[in-house]
Amino acid sequence: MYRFWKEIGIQYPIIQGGMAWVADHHLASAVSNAGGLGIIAAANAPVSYVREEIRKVKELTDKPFGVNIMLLSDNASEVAQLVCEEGVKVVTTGAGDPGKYMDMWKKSGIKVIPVVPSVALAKRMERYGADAVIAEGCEAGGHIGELTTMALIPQVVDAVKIPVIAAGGIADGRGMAAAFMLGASGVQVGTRFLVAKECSVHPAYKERVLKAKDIDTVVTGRPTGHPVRILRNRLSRELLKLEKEAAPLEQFEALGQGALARAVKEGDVEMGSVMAGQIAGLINKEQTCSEIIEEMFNEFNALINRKIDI
Ligand code: TUI
Repeated sequence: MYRFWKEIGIQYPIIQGGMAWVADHHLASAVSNAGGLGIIAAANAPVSYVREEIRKVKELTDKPFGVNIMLLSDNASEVAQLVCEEGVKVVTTGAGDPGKYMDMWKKSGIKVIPVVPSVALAKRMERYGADAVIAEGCEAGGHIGELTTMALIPQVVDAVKIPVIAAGGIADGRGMAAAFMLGASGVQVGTRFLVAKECSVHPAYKERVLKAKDIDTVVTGRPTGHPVRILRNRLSRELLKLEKEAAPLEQFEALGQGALARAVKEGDVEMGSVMAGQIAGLINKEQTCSEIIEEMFNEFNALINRKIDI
C-alpha cells in the first residue's frame, strides 16, 4: 500500500474526485500542491480544452496529478490518447470499462486507477493490469452503482490484490479511518472539494452543498440506465415525476441535456443538475484544499492511534 503511494509520489492517500465540469486546473493544482492527488475531469469537454487544462496544471504545480476520463463521453478515445501524448502520470476512469485503452496506457507508463461499482468489475480491471481500483459506493454524487461503500469496500478488498481506494460518503477523518478499517489503502473525496476555496464551481452551487442536509440528495435517471445522485430541486422533482409516469426516455434526455453545466457554470440550482454525495449534509464550511487535506489527515491519525473505550 505505501509503495503504491510512494510510486505515485504523493504525501497523503487522498485523491480528488474527477467531478465533471468542476475539476479544472484550479482545483487539481490546489489539491496536488496540498499533497493529495489532484485530478482534471475530461468529462465531455473537447480534447483541446483538456490539453490546455493539463498544461495549466503543469505550470501551477511540480507535484503529480491525474486526468479522469469519463467513458460515456463521445471523445473518450481521443482523451485516452491525449494523456499518453501529454505524459500524464495517473489516469482515473468512470462510467464504464476502460479495457480497450489499458495496453496503450500501460505502455506509456501511466498508473491506471479505474472507478468500479462492483466486485466483478474490480476483478476484470485487475486482470487488465490496473494499478489500483477506486471502489465507489452509491453514497457518492453523480453517476453511481448499486452498492453502498460499507458493503462494497471489504468485498472488493477480498477479491483483488491491487490497492483499493474507497469513495462515496467520505468527507472527514472518520470516514477515512472507516475506509481503512474496511481494508482500503486510500480515499477519493469529491463533495468536500466542491466547496474548496480553489474550486471554481458557481457560488450558488457551493451554497446549496453547504446548506444541504442529510436527506437532501436523490437518485434520478434510473430508467435511463445511468442513475445520478443530485441535490433535490425543481429538476429532480420533474425527473422523478417522469419516472413515476414511465415517460419516454427522450423526455429525460431533454431535461438532462446541459443540466450539469447549467448548475456549475450559470449557477442555475433549480433547473440545473447539482450533483453531490450524501455526505453533503456534513459539509458546512468553505476551506482551502490544504486545510481540508490537513484536517482530514489529522483526524484520521488521531482516530487510528486511539484505543477505543467500550
Ligand atoms: O463516473 C462517475 N461519476 C460521474 S460521471 C458523471 S457525467 C454523467 N452525467 C450524466 C450521466 C452519466 C454520466 C457524473 N458523475 N463515477 C464513477 C462511476 N463509475 N460510478 C459508477 C461507475 C461505473 C458504472 C458502470 C463504472 C463502470 C461501469 O461498468 C459498466 C460496464 O461497462 O461494465
